[in-house]
Amino acid sequence: MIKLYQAGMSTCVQKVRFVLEQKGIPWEGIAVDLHGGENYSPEYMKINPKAIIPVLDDDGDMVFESGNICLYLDEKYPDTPLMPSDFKGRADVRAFAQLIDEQVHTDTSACTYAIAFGSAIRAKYDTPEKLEAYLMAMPDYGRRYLKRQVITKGIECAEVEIAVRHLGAMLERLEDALNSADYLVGNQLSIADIVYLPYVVRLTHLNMDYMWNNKPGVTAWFERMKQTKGYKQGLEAFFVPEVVARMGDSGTKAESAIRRMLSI
Ligand SMILES: N[C@@H](CCC(=O)N[C@@H](CS)C(=O)NCC(=O)O)C(=O)O
Repeated sequence: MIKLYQAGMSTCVQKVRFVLEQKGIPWEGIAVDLHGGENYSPEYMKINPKAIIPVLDDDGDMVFESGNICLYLDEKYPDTPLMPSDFKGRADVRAFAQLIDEQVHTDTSACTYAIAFGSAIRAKYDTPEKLEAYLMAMPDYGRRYLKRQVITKGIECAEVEIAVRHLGAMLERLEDALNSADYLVGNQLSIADIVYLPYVVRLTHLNMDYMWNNKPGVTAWFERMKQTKGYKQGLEAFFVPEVVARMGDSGTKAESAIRRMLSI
């Protein structure tokens, strides 16, 4: 059976679980405790030297990178297809997905840590030495730099303003595609919709949905996506009420600063 190295509310894992549940593929989860740093353990880094989740283990075939895992699952398990049947449609899905890896994931992570999780991490690693050891475990210099900025400076750092503006631009792109169609590509549910959904969900959890109040296409699409089996069983079923509440409270406190960054 397929095994998924995962954590409940990780955005990247949510994409993969959406695909598994939407297609009805049996799977079992292997929990990786990100907050406890289990992803930096030598055992986990043998599985994925990048120290990140998700990883899919399909009968010993290890598949990496969430968007790529979604495409792999769609090719290997073709029932309930989640890719358009034409070349151009498939190219458009891949182009949408590429922007996630180029920007959207990093921007969302910067906002999440700056707004909601940074203070808990500072409390857990409560001396400069402990915090430094936590950060130095991250193998990628860029991720480590960004985490250091957002954890130590919170929403005051320039990286957060850049991230918030990027996410504003992401919502503009989604609205452009959705104000005349139900789904992002070819007017059918595809991996393009699935890979964006977790980031819109995260903004909702951070009480940042004021960012798309004036975007009827995004609003209707989000409601449509929430009716899917993939969302209900792959995302919603794994929401942790205390974590959602913490994100919401911190997001409300940050609202006026974020609105200033966006001039709204
Ligand atoms: N490009 C990767 C990004 C994966 C990623 O950043 N995963 C996060 C969870 S959403 C993670 O494992 N973070 C652990 C850490 O940075 O310590 C993908 O799409 O799979």
